[in-house]
Amino acid sequence: MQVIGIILILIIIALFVYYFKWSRKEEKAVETEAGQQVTVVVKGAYSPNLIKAKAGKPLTIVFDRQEDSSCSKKVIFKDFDISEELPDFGQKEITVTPKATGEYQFSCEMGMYQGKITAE
Ligand SMILES: [Cu+2]
Repeated sequence: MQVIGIILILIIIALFVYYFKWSRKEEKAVETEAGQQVTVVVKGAYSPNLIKAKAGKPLTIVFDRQEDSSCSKKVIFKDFDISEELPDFGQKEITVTPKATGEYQFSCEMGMYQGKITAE
């Protein structure tokens, strides 16, 4: 019986890890005077990893990197031809303007961290 209990606990832990690390976290960019803004925490993944924004308005993403993993050192927005380094345990603002409606991806250099902007 004890073994079944331990297995159940492990399954619950695995589900929590899955939920917090890999699930889709969606957030809407907040409108500001300068356009729109959203903060993305970089820690094991991008959170949120789905950003809803308005097309035609500058979107400032504040990357809040809470780690120094070499994997997340760079963030790449291939649609905007942007490749920027993020400071260890620091913040960096990157502004892009999604001119048309559609989806715009961003990722770390190796593509292990993935995020997406949906412009409407
Ligand atoms: Cu990476």
